[in-house]
Amino acid sequence: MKPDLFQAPDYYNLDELLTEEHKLVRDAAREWVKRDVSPIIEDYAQRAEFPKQIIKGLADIGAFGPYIPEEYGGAGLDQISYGLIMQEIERGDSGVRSTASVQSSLVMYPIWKYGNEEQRQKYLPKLASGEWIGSFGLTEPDHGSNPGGMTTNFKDMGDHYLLNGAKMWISNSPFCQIAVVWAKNEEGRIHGLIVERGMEGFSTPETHNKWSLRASATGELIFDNVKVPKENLLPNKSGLGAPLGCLDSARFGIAWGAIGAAMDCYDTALRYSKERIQFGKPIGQFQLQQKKLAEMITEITKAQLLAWRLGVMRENGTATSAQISMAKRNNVDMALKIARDARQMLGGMGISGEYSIMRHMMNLESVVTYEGTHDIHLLITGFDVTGLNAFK
Ligand code: TGC
Ligand code: FAD
Repeated sequence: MKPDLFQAPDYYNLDELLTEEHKLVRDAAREWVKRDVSPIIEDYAQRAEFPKQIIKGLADIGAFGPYIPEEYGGAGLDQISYGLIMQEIERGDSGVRSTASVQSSLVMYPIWKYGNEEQRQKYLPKLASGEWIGSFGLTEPDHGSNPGGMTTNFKDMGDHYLLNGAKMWISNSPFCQIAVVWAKNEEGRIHGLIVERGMEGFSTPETHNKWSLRASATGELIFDNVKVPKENLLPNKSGLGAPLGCLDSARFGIAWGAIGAAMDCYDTALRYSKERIQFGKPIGQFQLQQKKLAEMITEITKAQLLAWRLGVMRENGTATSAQISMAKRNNVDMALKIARDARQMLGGMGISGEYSIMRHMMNLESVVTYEGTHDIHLLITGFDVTGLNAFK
């Protein structure tokens, strides 16, 4: 792969909206990605393998629990810092950002928010340091966009719960030490349970043959009469709103992360357009190529403003779930379109692993699907503005 020459676009001087701490956190993540991710990631993606050696680096830049309080091992940062870390990581690869998103927003967040003090003390420091990796089991083979229909269930056996069912498309599952699993009790109410590797009847087969997120490990979570200790139930929130609350946090991070992937594609195409000569001129001198680049930087700038404003609202506690949906949908769509245009700008070289663009493009096909598909987020916005619910 070519050396990482990335220069971040900042067309509207958005750095002026950031604090010194934001810039320090962002720059540390940016340097780490250049040093430890860019040189190896193409090779791991081609081999369809997650580079486990980067787990410690992710922990060191604060990517595991950026906003979780320091008393639990988190970085104690604000929401914009969290967003900036996700942006920088996804600039390297969406699959690496997936690992960080799941760990922070889908495993640490529910334990912090819905768990008791004993659970926080037991799990959060190990997750923050990367000693343990977690996964989040909501999606099932027959229930993806409609998780409320889930059939994974648990029964109260007196001194423990008995868990049965299966989850699929689960990031980090093949090597997770723990899984936060959403299942229905005998009354049909959804609860979160912490399932640990080694519990009898719990297995995590890997999903192969993916053309997307190849540097991220995806798999199933299978529960065959798993005895889960009663102290592993998350006591402080139940119902579908509990997992959906975790998704709010993860979708917020993705809204920022997608900007990173888009910036990398734009920056690569811009550089290439000045170097590649056809018909005796750099291709960047042709109007058709300038149109692509001008539209890319316009869309990136709009997405940056959306993410920043959402970060402010998220930090002061006023961001609604529907506002988060809008940013996730818009920014991922923006990144995917930029990846497709940037790939065309590189001609034949665009399909080569010498450049990051094709990998970003394929990764973004997962990002536009997970954490709520493009269609589902559109319907959430539609519901919010009309008051009419398309899901019922
Ligand atoms: P609905 O009746 O609307 O809501 C049920 C309850 O949930 C509440 N609620 C929310 N709470 C917090 N945050 C949100 N975003 C919420 N949205 C809804 C709601 O108020 C209600 O509460 P209550 O107290 O009244 O019971 O539910 P519904 O069944 O009609 O479904 C709504 C819909 C379609 C929007 C929802 O199911 C949905 O978002 N579906 C998409 C599923 C999804 O996003 N799955 C993601 C799986 S995890 C993943 O993809 C990880 S990838 C990670 C990586 O690798 O980076
Ligand atoms: P479906 O729900 O079957 O949707 C199929 C199509 O129908 C989509 O285009 C959808 O938009 C459309 N559709 C569905 N309902 C409607 C409707 N009401 N109106 C209009 N159109 C509709 N899940 C987890 O729980 N944990 C994870 O860690 C995780 N990681 C993932 C990693 C990867 C690489 C991938 C690909 C997925 C991951 N997922 C995870 C699952 C992901 O959240 C689901 O794939 C996603 O929610 C969509 O569900 P589905 O694939 O079953 O598609």
